Amino acid sequence: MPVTRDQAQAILRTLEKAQRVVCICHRGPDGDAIGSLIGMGLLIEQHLKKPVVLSCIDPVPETFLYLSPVHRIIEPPVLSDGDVAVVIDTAEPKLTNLQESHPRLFDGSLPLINIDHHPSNTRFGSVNIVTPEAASSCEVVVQIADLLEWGMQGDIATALLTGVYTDTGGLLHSNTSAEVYRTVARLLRAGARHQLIISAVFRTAQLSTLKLWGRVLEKISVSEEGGAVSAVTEGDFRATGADYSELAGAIDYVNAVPGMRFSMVLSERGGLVKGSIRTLRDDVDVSEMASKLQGGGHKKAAGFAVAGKLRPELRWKVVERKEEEGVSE
Ligand SMILES: [Mn+2]
Repeated sequence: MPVTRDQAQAILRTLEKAQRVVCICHRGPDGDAIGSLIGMGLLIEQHLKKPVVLSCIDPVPETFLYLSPVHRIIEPPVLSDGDVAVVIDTAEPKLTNLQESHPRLFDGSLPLINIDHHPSNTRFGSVNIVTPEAASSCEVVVQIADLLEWGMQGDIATALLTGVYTDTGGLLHSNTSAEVYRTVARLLRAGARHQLIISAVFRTAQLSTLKLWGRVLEKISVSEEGGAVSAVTEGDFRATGADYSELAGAIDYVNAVPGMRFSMVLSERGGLVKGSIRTLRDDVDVSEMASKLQGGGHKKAAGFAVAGKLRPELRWKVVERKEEEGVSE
């Protein structure tokens, strides 16, 4: 179900009581987190004339620096009475990485508006707008803005279109619904700069990224379970000069191998092994696979992280000369 009029009104009532609005997205922010943080934050500022703080515990990835409002995103502020928090694109409190440093966020002492599209969202807010049918949190923000008749200018539309594009892989993933196209049309009419997003997000890659992806592609193998699997070690990151975030997107190529039940990319990151899993099939649920390793996500895209490291497994077979000659004939 899309956002209802009652839900939009509940957001408005809560925001109207605020002396200051603190908007927060998840750690390790992606395009949807940054886009919806900027979009929702600036819409609130412009339409409700309240002081708004945009914040994230981690820096904005370079890819998204074309969004000029990113310079306003700061580290999380000290919270005070009269603050209303808006936590966006974040399935559970710990994904903000603020549950210890900012206990007031989640202990019920401040109103908390939780806007998200992850089905696994734990509904930790005092107002929860969680719409799993939406392909992105940016799409949810557009629905809220339209219900409240909040107009938007080009910079906000560009931020929101960024999240629509990144969470649908450039309108290619299976979550690209008719509503996604409606949202794109809505944002283009508002002046979103489509070409700016495409060239920065989909047509720009650092040399280190391409080299890392090269290693991912080179190491693809097919597992006994019918999955296309690849892995990169700390050594691969060091040798290519790529950082962890540059691995994002490589899985789409691994997932291109025909006839696979699923695809998976494993990566070593500071004592953890992170796994990203995808499938193109309707009869495979990769969130179920991820949950066996304390992970989660969506049916067709999920992930997990476990403490440990990767150990390559090589299989050697002794082949007698006669047999070898037989094969080469
Ligand atoms: Mn998202």
